[in-house]
Amino acid sequence: MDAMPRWIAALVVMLLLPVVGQAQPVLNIYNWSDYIDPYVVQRFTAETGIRVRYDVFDSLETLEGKLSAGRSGYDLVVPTSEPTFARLVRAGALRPLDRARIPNWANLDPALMARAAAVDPGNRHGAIYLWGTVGMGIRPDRVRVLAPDATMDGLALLLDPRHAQRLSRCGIQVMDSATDVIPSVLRHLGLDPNTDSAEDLRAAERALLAIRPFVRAILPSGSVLDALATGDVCLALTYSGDVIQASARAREAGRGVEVAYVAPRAGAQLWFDMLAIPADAPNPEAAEAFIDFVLRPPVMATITTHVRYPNAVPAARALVSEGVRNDPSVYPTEATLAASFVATTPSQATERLRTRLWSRFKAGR
Ligand code: N2P
Repeated sequence: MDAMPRWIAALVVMLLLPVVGQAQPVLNIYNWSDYIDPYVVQRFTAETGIRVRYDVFDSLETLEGKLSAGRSGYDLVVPTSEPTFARLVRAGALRPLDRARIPNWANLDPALMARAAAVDPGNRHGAIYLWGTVGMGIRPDRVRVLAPDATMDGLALLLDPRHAQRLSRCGIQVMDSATDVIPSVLRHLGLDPNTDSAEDLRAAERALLAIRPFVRAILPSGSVLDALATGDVCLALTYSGDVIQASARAREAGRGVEVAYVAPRAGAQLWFDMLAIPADAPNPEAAEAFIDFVLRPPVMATITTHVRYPNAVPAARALVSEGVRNDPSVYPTEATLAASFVATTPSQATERLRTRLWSRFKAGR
C-alpha cells in the first residue's frame, strides 16, 4: 500500500485529536489536601484511561458549603462520617453505590464499616477511605524549655492559659473547624463532647476565649500542616496524619525541627472519612472504578505510607512501609482507642450555638 503523504496523515491526526480528547472520560475528585499519593492517581489513569480532575479542600465546613449548594460537578467526595456524611445521607445528597462495580468492597474491615453503618444503614452510600484522630502537633524541645512543668500528653498544653501564654512565644495555631475542634475542648473540660447544653458550650467558649490572646492564627488544616513542617509554630491542634506528615517533612528539611504527635490522653476524637458519590455526579461509574481501585490492598498501602493515616483494608496493613506501620501515632494504640470518642451529628440548634461560639473565638470576643 502506498504510504499516505505525511501532511495528510498529520492533518487527519489534528482533526481527530479533539474528538478523541473529548471522548476520554473525566473523573472529578474533591478530596482533602495532602490525602493521597499522586502516583496512585497517575496509575489509575494509566490503567483505565479515565482522566482525573483533582480539587482539594481542607476543612469540613468548606466541603459542606460546596456540597449543600448542589451541582458541585464532583463525582467523588470525602466527607467525615459524622457529622458531614451523615447529614448528606439524610438529605439524599449522595448516590447509592453500585457494589457490583466495586468487587474490592470485600477487602473492607467489617468491624470498621459497622461503625459507619450507624449513620448509613447497610453502608449503601460510602466506604471508609482513611481514619484518624484530632490532637496536637508539638515541638517537644521548645515545649520542654518554655513550659518545663507541663505534661505533654494532654490538651492542657493548649487550654491551660498559663501554658498557652508561655508557648505563644514559639507560636500556637488551631485548625479552623468548629466541627473538629469543639468536641475535643468539651472532652478536655470533662463534659460530653456531643453535648446539646448551652451551658456546656458556654464553658467551651470561655476556655477558648481565655487562650485566644496566645493563639497566633486559626487557619484551615492545610496551612497548619505547613506551619508545623517549617517549625513556624511549636503547638498546633489538628489532624493526626497531618502532624506526622509535617514531622516527616521537617526531618527531610534537615534544619533540626522535630515535630511529635500527641493524642489527648483524656480522650481523642476519632473520625472516619468516607468515599462517597454526590447524587448529581456527572460520572458515577468512573467514581466507582476509582473506589474499587483504591480498595486494592497494595494501592491502599501506598496511600497510607504516603499520607500517614490508617485505612480500613486489613490486608493492606502488612504492605505499608515498616516505619509507618509501626508508628503508634499513625495506628493508634489500644489505650488511645479505648479512651477515644466519636462525634455525633448535632441538632440544628446546637450547630447554631457552635457556629456562634466559633466566630467569637476567631474574633477574640
Ligand atoms: C488531610 C486531612 C485529614 C482529614 N490533610 C480529616 N478528616
